This record gives sequence, structure tokens and C-alpha cells, in this order.
Amino acid sequence: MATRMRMKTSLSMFLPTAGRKAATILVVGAVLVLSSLARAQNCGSYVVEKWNLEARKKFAAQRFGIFIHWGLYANYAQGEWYQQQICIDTETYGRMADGFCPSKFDAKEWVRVFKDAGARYVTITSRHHDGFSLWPTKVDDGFNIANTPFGRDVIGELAKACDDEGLQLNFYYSLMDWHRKDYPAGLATKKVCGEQKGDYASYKEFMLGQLGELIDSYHPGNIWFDGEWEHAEHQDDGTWKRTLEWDFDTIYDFIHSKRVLVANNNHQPIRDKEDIQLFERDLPGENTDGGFSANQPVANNRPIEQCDVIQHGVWGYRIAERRFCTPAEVCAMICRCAAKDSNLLMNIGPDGSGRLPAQAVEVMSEVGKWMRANGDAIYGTRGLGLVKNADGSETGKTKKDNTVYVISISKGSNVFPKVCETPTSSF
Ligand code: JFZ
Repeated sequence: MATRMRMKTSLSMFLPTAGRKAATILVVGAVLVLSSLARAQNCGSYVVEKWNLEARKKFAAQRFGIFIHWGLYANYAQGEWYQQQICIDTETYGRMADGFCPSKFDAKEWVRVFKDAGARYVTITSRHHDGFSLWPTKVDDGFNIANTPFGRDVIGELAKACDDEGLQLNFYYSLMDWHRKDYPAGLATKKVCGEQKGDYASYKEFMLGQLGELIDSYHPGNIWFDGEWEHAEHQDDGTWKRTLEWDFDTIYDFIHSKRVLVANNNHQPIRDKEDIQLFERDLPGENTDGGFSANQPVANNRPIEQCDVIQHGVWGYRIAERRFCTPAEVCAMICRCAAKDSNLLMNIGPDGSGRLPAQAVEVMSEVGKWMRANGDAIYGTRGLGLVKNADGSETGKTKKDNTVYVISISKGSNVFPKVCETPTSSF
């Protein structure tokens, strides 16, 4: 728990002018308004297809995945929001493409580490908010990996390595964009691009083109959207309004037509066509992260995934940040998630040379040892709940076939969770 508390962050970190208080009010208000808008977008006649239900089940059974935040920002080594935080204009930031040459990138080695840690899938930032694509996309203005000295297809190499080792690859895809002129700037983007009106029809066409490329070329299990949340604005009369109609119906239908699942990190109640519910640095239903998931009800008929960071407070690599979760803390997170019937997507930010931070590799290797001994209590189980005990420890329960797993999670950051198997009949 201590780790979770330390890793808390707030929207105010990202906002240009609003103070912490205003930011909190903004998030809560945005959640309230977007909640009703989200409901309005539900399409009552939507029927989930069989392939989709099966894919959701398969995803939930995987229980543990690795999140990778990697892009040009790794060269700055200041986290993935650096461009926005210090206001580097698009043109200047773009020059970093000329200096992107991660000669140590080795997809096979990454996958060896992930698999050894016990992960069953990988979700990578195919394109983060800076708008730089990690594959040689044909539909953008050239702001992609093909136009760097490196030139190799990072996504393609990772897809091949994952495929060879039986890991599912998924793609984070940013809706928000700090690079393109046709993207209508929202709250966070305005700081970099000013009051850019954009042309959403054109931007949407671009996104659909990229999503089609990604899916047809690399066959992901899901597309993991992020950035919708920057388009809710506070009005003087105290009301809130959505500042962009994303037309998710069209986007989601397109992805589903290719038999790929949809997830959206929007901190909203789930929409009909969203297949996986996401919780960012917060356990489903606890809403303790200071705003992000306040008021986000847990969907009772969807797989759930909680994402979290191994390196304190950042997703993209930050060179000065030496605090990492301990192996026992990561295992405790996996257990808490499983008890809450959720997957854990644990993030690692590789550096500008293409290496996974050495500390992360060490931690993951220990996590793997625990997972090999205790994975029965995690993979393919359903969560039966998590309770906090008077002494600060927690007890989680999971179930598979005729076995209930009772998991004791201690307070200390170096004590690994303990699993006890019990036949269902004794409950
Ligand atoms: C988003 C990204 O901005 C971040 O860089 C990372 O990729 C993470 C997984 O997702 O984080 C958020 C999400 C929502 C808000 C702020 C940051 N929000 O609601 O203000």
C-alpha cells in the first residue's frame, strides 16, 4: 500500500495553468459530465459477438502484462510528458527524430525479460501524445521511426519476438496529439500548440488509417486509447462541456470489424462498445488515486485492467528517478488485482539506447520467480475479493475450478505475498 500511496499523482501535474485545487474540481466535474455523455453514447442495440466474448475471456485469463512507454521522449530522459511540461514547440521537438538511434534495442531480449517475469502480454505505446509513431506508417507526414537514423520497425520487431514466444501484443494509441495541425487542441495540448482549432474529420481519417495499418500488419489483441479526457471544459456558469465529439461509434466499429478489442483510459463508466475497463494506478472500485477514477463505477461484465508504474511517478524513462517498486511490491499488486478480478499491466520505460532500465530487469526477474511458484493462484482465476485486516495486512481470494486461493499480503515492501490453497468445499 505504501508504494501505491507514494505513486499517487494528480491531473494538476499535467495542466498548464490550473492550480491543484482547480484541477481536482475540474477532474471531478469532468467525470460527472462525461459520465452522462458516456451513457448517452451507448448504442442500445449493440450486440456483442461471440469472437469478442471469447477474446475478452482470453485477455482476462492472462492476468499479468507489461506496459511499455517508449518513443522520442526516451532521449530526453525526463518522462513522456516532457515536451508539454517545458513547452517544446512541435518543430523543435521533432528534431529529436534526427537523434533517435537506440542501438541497444533488442526485441528478443525485451521479450525474454517479460516472459521470464511471468507476463502473458505486452502493451506498447505505438504512438504517444507527442504524435511520433514507432512503426513506418504510410499515412502520416513522416513523423515516425522510418525517418530516424535508426530506421528499423520497432513495432514489427516486437510483434515478431512476441509471436515467437507466445506473448500477445497490444497497442496503446493516443487520441490526443501534440504534433498534427488537424488535431483540435484540448486542455493539455493548448500549452504546446496554442488554441489550434484543427479539423477533426481529417484527424479521425488519419487515426483510422493508422489503426488499420497497425491491426493489419501486426495483429494486436487490443487497442488501448488514451487522451479523451483532455476534452472536457469548465464553463463560467459552472457547467461542463465536452469540447470534441470523438465519434467513438465509428472508431470502435472499425476496430471490432477486424476482431480486435477496444479499451479506453478515459476514467469513465464503461460504454457498450468498450471491451476492457481500465483503471489507472488505482484498484477497481477503490477510487483512491486523487481524482482519476473518482466516480468510475466498476463494470460487472467486462475484463478489468489496472495499469501501474514500476519507476516512481513516470511512465516514460526518467534518468534521475532511481526509485523502483520492489519485487514484493509488484507481486502484491498482481495479487491485489487478481483478488479484485483484474489484470495488472505493469509499466517499464526503456531508455534512449533501447535498454530496459537495469533495476526494472532485476525486479522483474524476482517477480518471475514468485510467479513460477505461485502462478496457479493468479492465471486463469476469478477474483473473490480483497479485505484489509486490522493490522494493515490484506487478504485476497481467487478461485479456479475447485480451488480457492487465499493470498496474504503483508505491509512490508520486502515481504512476498503468501498463497494457501483450499478446496472449494471448505468455503
Ligand atoms: C495517461 C498519459 O497521459 C500518461 O502519459 C500515460 O500514458 C498513462 C498510462 O495515461 O495518463 C493520464 C490519464 C488521464 C489523465 C491524466 C494522465 N487525466 O484524466 O487527467
